Amino acid sequence: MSSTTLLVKAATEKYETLFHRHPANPILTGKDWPYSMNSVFNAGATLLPDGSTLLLCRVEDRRGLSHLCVARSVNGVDGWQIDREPTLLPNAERYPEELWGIEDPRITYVPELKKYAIAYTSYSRGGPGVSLALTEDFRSFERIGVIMPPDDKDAALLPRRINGYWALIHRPMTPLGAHVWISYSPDLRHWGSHKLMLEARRGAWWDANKIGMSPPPIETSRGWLMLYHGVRRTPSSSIYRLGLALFDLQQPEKCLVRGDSWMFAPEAEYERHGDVQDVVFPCGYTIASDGDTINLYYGAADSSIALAQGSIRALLSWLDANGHSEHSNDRRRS
Ligand code: BMA
Repeated sequence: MSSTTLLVKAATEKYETLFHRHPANPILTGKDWPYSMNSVFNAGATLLPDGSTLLLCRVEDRRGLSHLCVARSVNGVDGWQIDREPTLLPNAERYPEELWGIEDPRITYVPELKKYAIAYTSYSRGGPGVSLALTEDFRSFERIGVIMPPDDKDAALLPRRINGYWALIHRPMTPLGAHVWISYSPDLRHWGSHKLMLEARRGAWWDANKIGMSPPPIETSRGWLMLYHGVRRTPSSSIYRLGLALFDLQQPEKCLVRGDSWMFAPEAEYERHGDVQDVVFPCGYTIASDGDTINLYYGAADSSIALAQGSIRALLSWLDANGHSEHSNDRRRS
């Protein structure tokens, strides 16, 4: 297909709905919390061995500082059992990088360690950085500390080593823009071999200048499927929307296909209005027993947690129909 045909197609096509909002949305709000706070949003997610869903929620207190709190549910929709007290509080005495709180956790189960790895934002005078903690039960945590210095966030560990090395996806800020990078480590503590993974586009694009990985990538037979957010700055505010890209399984910095348009954006009232308007911000998902249905948990307007459901197969077909290779040397469209 010529690039002109592709452009016309992208501009005129009727858009497919890839994620369906759950009718119970928002599924968790501050009103559900057993202690006082300001808001709850941006939760990491995982399935526990008994099949129940665990959300590690970002809770912002009335000072403006965030901590993490666990909510568990048998069906992943309602009946949430929320820890009576904060589950993981910032510990600024031992970890000064957590002075202004801990935010936006992404959970990865790591079979080799038989532990969950939580990559989260630790916020302090130096700015936001990436910290890592390990846990077996979400009750006690082993902090590894800052693994990417500020200004860096939107990180997740891949569930297994790539060519012998652990791999971390993250988003450093640079004066030229905020792009997604991947770094490698032999021991989860020392990181190097940094590689640019996905670049923010430029100009008028929905994902110009600032992007970041949203939940940890989804491992599929065709590659690592990444849902990423693009931040569109407008004269009045910013809009956080979601797009898709697929990366090589053995060489994850290699982007195979990238979607042209966004595929999920703030529409519902609870996404458009809140502490920060026009934000959908997923930090986690679970996959249903059919191996295809994805339950996407996302922060809505920095004020609540919502759920949308989609199909991995449908996401991949959408990418085939709406994406292009980053290696086609056709840079005219970005
Ligand atoms: C991003 C992150 C998220 C937040 C979003 C919208 O930079 O800090 O925690 O949900 O902004 O405010």
